[in-house]
Amino acid sequence: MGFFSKLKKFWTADNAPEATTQPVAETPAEAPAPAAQAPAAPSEAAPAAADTAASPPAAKPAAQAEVSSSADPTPAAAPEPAPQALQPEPTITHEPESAAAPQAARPTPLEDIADVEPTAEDQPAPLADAAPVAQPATAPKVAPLAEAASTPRPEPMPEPAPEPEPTLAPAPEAQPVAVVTEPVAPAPQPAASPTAPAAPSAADEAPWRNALVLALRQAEPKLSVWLDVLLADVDVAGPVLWERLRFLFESLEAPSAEADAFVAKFADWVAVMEYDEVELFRSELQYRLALALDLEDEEDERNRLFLKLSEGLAKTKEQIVKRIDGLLGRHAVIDDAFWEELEEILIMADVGFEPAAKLLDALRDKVRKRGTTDPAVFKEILREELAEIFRTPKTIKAINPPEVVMMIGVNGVGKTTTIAKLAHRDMMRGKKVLIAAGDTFRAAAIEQLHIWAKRVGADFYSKGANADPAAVAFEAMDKALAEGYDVVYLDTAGRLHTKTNLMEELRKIHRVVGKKHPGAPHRSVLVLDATTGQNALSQVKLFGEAAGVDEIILTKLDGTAKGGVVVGIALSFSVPITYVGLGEKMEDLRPFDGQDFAQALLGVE
Ligand SMILES: Nc1nc2c(ncn2[C@@H]2O[C@H](COP(=O)(O)OP(=O)(O)OP(=O)(O)O)[C@@H](O)[C@H]2O)c(=O)[nH]1
Ligand SMILES: [Mg+2]
Repeated sequence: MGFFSKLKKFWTADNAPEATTQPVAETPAEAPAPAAQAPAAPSEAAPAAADTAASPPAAKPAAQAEVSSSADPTPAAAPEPAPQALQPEPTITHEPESAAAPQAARPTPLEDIADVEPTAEDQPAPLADAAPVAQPATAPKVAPLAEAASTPRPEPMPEPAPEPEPTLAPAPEAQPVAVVTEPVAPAPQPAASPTAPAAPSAADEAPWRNALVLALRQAEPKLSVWLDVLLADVDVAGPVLWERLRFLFESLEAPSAEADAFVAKFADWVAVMEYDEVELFRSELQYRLALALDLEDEEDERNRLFLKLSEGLAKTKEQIVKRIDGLLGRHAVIDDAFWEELEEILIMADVGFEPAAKLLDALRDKVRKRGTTDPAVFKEILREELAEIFRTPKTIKAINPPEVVMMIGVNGVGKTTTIAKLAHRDMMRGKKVLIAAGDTFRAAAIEQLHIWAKRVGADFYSKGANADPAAVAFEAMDKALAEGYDVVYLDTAGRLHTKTNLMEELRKIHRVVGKKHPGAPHRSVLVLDATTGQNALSQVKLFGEAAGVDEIILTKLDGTAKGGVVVGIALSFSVPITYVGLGEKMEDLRPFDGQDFAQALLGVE
């Protein structure tokens, strides 16, 4: 069920949970995890990634539905409360020579091949030919330009007044709910005590639910706000929280099995992470709920992503926007000197020489068409142009499960952790996921992947260190086909000087997997480290020629000033950027949206 239909139902008094008559489900805190993967949220409006693997091979309209739903950016309301302090998700650092070391100190991955491969100055040829035809169904959700231009999203600002915080009025004892037949404007509440509803007990469970129904109805219909209400008087993980979460699922008409599965998995995770206080896991909880309830593409989560993106891009932004602002301040008209200076700025921001020239041509054209030489309009033109550059056409892709995703890239870029993050997303949507350890060069790499698989709850396949990666892939496919997996992730080695040639090894895995399962690997995903700047362009070319690249995931955009390379990649290759890594936590891998990116980068109102 789509978000808004859920919402409508929720907002209709007729559909209010019959609080006074419903018994509270039992909520053992240590409820055993329910059988494997109960289907999560209904898939009709689920993001494409979720759709593809589970869908029948026939062309399906789901992707279309998604297009229209994602192209519906309601004017953004106040940005969500600043993301909670990042909880310290343990980072597995088994790799002595990997990028676990501080990024700045890490040698640029492709240095080794700099001799044989084009350097940044070389102009990488477009990958059009090499790129497989099928587009990943996870293509970035790009809202139509015209629409977005008329509904600009505001810059993240200092948080406005928080939502009606716990208006959990002390539950009137006996008969409150039936009275409320429509959502009323939040009536001035008597000063509500945030601790009003006590933990549910046999005696007062009905008032507890009633008060919550009222409060949720009166709250703004956004996940973050609902969560505020739900967590108003809950400080720690435990039965009260689990009960509240089940209640939210129930209120949104999600099947109770989904709620149970969600709660059991989340309770496990909280226990493993040894988190106790809500503030330590609140952000992760919201992320998981957004995925499980199909809310990720809605305004609330988009705001969250936008904020995160803006924060992550802060350094790149400083590099580009400050200089562009300076440029605009210095020039009264857009003339030759203006364009020259702009070119310098773009090159300094790691856009790349040729991409910068292309961008300038397009911008000159646009400025000419507008018939203006006024620098005041320039930033908006630039944002429009960038958003266009990032636009990827939607395609419908039918995949016969399992969907096979092969992660490639040089060492240390984030392949293994990105697999974990993607698997986490899939698991939250109820997919059955297998992760195969194709990086057999080091035992530590296998162990690292194994730990991640366990942590996200995915299954794991390995043949140990030094096994032939192609044999691992082959056998993992056997397992996946026999046991009905939805998605298979193949990790690969990033070493450029292994015993065998890396590129030959990748080609072999390709062949072997394709023989087992026609069309596989369905997505050959190149992971790039944004901190390497221009080097990333050479990597796209190299891997594209050698193994084929269907999509790009750009990691470590957080904290780098070299984010301009995204523009260079989009301008140079016809390969979509599908996700960006904005940090080390699971929730920090986010779908890439060109419109948002352009706006976050330039900060145009
Ligand atoms: N800040 C930040 N760190 C990231 C991001 N993605 C990955 N990392 C970190 O980058 C380091 C390397 O990640 P891995 O996943 O081990 O990289 P890999 O490509 O598998 O490396 P090899 O197996 O050595 O080829 C880890 O410390 C990750 O936590 C990101 O988006 N932001
Ligand atoms: Mg790895």
